[in-house]
Formats: sequence, C-alpha cells, structure tokens
Amino acid sequence: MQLIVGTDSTWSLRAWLCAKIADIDVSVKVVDLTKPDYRQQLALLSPTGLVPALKAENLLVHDSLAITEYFNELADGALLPASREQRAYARSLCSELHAGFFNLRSLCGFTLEPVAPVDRNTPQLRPEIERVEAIFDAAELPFMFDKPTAVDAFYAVLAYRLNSYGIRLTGKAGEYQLSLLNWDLMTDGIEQMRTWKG
Ligand SMILES: N[C@@H](CCC(=O)N[C@@H](CS)C(=O)NCC(=O)O)C(=O)O
Repeated sequence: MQLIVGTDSTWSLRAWLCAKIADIDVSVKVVDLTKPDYRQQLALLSPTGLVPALKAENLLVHDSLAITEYFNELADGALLPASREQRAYARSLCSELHAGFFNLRSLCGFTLEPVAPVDRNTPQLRPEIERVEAIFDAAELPFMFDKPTAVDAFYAVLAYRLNSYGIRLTGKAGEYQLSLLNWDLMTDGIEQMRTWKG
C-alpha cells in the first residue's frame, strides 16, 4: 500500500501515525505542496486533490478519517479501544478534531520551524483551547485510553501545534500534552515529516 502525503500536512502525519500504531506497512509518496505544479501532481493521485490518500490494490481511500478506519479494520481493531462505549467516545474525539478547531488551525498554522508565541486568551482561541483542555483532562495517561489509539495520533499533532506556539496546558491536561510530545512514535513522526521536505 502507498500512503500519499504532503509536506507539512498534519492530516498526512495523522494517517502515518495510525499506520504505525496499527503496524501496517505502507510506502510513502511525498507531494511537495510548496511546488507551483503540486495541484497537477495531486490531481493524478487523489480524487479530491488533497492529501493524504491511500492507494491499495483496487482501492483509493482519500480522507484521513476514512484511512484511519480502514487501517483499524485491517488491524482487527488495533486503532480503537476495546470497549464499545470507549470506541464511540474515541470516534467522537477523532471526528471532533477532523471537523473542528478552525481557529487553532488558522491562527496557529502547523510548522516544523520555530514560531512566535500566541496569546491563548484571545476571544478566537480561548474557547477552543478550553475544549482541548477538557478533552485532555480525561486522559487515562500516558495515552487517552489504556493503549495507544487513533485518538492519540490525532491529538498528538494538536499537542505539538499548541506547544510550538507556547501554549502549554496545565494539570492533567498538561501531563497528557507532554506525554504526547514525548511519545516516541510522535517524535519519529516529526522526524519523518522533516524528511518529506527533502
Ligand atoms: N479532510 C481531509 C483534509 C485534507 C487536507 O485538507 N489536506 C491538505 C493538506 S493538510 C491538502 O491536501 N491541501 C492541498 C490544497 O489545498 O491544495 C482529510 O482529513 O484527509
């Protein structure tokens, strides 16, 4: 299987992390999203013109959440917690990230380079950060549940983004943020992302 990813693409990193948690072997094809002709390249690889996309035999999965679910099925549920209730909660958290946190995304753009801190108390950021805090507060530690799941993969990228902008959560939420930042898979993922830039 081939995972088509983009430079500095957080959605791509989430899919890559999920492949690793599920122990699924994928080769990586990188599209440099800074190149002037990247849209032409992507048009040949992904029906939406977006990354990530997963190319399997007779199949193309073109959204990070769908890729995560596909990996989860291939790996007999390895990406979600064991209980049905926890799986429903985990899916809600992944969907919430996938569909939300617009202000954090637009005001704290993902970057591997050092950036200036932002004020977490601005009216746009504060409610979203408080929501992240509430989610992180419920973590079992060191992961959200009793084993690494897609939730950790999805939120590790957000934990990293917050940290880049000088936003360190406190209390249990802060412990979970730190645990995600120090997670060996996440540090490997960040290194992997640096190689995508060539
Ligand atoms: N909901 C999609 C979002 C994918 C997405 O927005 N990808 C961005 C990179 S992070 C992209 O391909 N951008 C290229 C463009 O906008 O032309 C997913 O989760 O896979």
